Amino acid sequence: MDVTVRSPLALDRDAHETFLADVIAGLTDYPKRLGAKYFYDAAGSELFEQITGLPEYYPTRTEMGILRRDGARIMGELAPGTALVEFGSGSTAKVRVLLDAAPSLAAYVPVDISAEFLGAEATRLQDDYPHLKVLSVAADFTGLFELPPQVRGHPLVGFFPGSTIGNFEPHEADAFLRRAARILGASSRFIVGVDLVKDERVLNAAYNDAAGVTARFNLNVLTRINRELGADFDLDAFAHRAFFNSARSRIEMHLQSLTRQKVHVARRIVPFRAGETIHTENSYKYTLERFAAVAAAAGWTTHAVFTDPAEYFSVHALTQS
Ligand code: AVJ
Repeated sequence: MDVTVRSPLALDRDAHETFLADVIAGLTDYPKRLGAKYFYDAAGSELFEQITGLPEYYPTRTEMGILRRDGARIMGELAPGTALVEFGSGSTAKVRVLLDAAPSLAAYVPVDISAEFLGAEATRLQDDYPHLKVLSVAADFTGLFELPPQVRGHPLVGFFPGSTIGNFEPHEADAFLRRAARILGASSRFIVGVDLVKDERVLNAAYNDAAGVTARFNLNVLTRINRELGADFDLDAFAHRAFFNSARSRIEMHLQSLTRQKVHVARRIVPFRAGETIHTENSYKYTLERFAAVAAAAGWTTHAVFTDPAEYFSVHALTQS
């Protein structure tokens, strides 16, 4: 197994500086905001794993069902030497379903910012698929990155599951899809998981689970800021809020200050009014037509779309032509 990395220490230092700058910028903006990518420290990733198993949280289970049922059709015909490039990995559960459905795949290229993922999960996957070339890339998949030289010029299939694309603003989704087209190259394909608009009660329940795991996931970003940036957020003084904003077709998550209070963050004072919120996440929900239009504007043709019978979730097979 090969790993392409810059000096891990330089990467850590840059990541810390960027986190600090983003948090200060977000908490001094109005309305206050934090980037959803900061949920995923070790504790946050573990909480997200728990979310994926909650009865109310349908996306993971539904997407897995689609991949299991239609995996072979989603992957389609594979030319010899085809490599699967996954944008942001987290867990290998989904890609394993595709690898099983397409045993002729030559290489798997997980692109992830987390060295932890690239170490542990990718090694285990390599052990389970000894004939597959696993070529990990440590990079932020939302930016431009280089593919490993071993797969350049090979037929490429991109994979971006989980409706992570829902975290992007419409202009960011457009930019991401364009960049992916450039990275994957002409005549590549792209498999994208996209959560769909549905009954608001189903959407609201998925982000307000009875067990309170999503609330802990949301609040955990404050714990992370306390620990990594030397802040003193009182977790009991903030509450989880999540609701579907139908005008913008997105679930919004916020952390609401329950009192008027001052918080210290990296030697700065951040004041909160009682009831003021920090906007922590958007999770956009698409219709099938809307997503096809977004993909088309970015240079992708919809070759096929796979959904579950209730049309809760969709997997789009896109091609570049
Ligand atoms: C990982 C972005 C797909 O939006 O459903 C789950 C994150 N946030 N519960 C989503 C999330 C709250 C999740 N994505």
